[in-house]
Amino acid sequence: MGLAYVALGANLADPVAQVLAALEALTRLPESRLLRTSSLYRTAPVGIRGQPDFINAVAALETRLTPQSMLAALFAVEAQFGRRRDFHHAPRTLDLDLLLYDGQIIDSPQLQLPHPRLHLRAFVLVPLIEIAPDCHIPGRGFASAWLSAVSMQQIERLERVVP
Ligand code: PH2
Ligand code: MG
Ligand code: MG
Repeated sequence: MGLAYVALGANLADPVAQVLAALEALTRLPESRLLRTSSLYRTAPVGIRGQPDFINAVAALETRLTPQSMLAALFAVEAQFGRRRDFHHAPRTLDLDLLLYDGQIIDSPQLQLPHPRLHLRAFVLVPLIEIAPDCHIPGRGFASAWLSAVSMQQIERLERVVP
């Protein structure tokens, strides 16, 4: 069994509903069990301009899927949610990113683990640390050590959204 962390993000078409529905969809991933889900967070776009705010969250799953199969399963869920890949960083109904899989380090064109920018993004670090306070990022140290580096990024926890 592997332990995987997945980031969820949406900034189109009722993003709160999209992320809640996506968390529900993660309960149905093959050979996997959803262990924990973070709160939802409203976050300002990072690295892109002129787009609506995002809703972001992070989920922890126990899985028998390999990292590559997990990635394929996540792409399938994105497709179910009508994700179109019009251009890099296009606004999205749903983005699912595999952040971490056990302590694995993978650097292939299809999949990089740990996610190469996870430690630079409050919208990933904050929900990740909420559900995994002692989380360690291979090659980067404790996730919590990176929080001060992203303290300028705007992020607000939404109250009472996740049942
Ligand atoms: N995703 C990106 C780029 N920028 N900014 C926020 N706040 N949330 C995201 O999910 C996000 C982003 C690329 O996937
Ligand atoms: Mg992404
Ligand atoms: Mg993605």
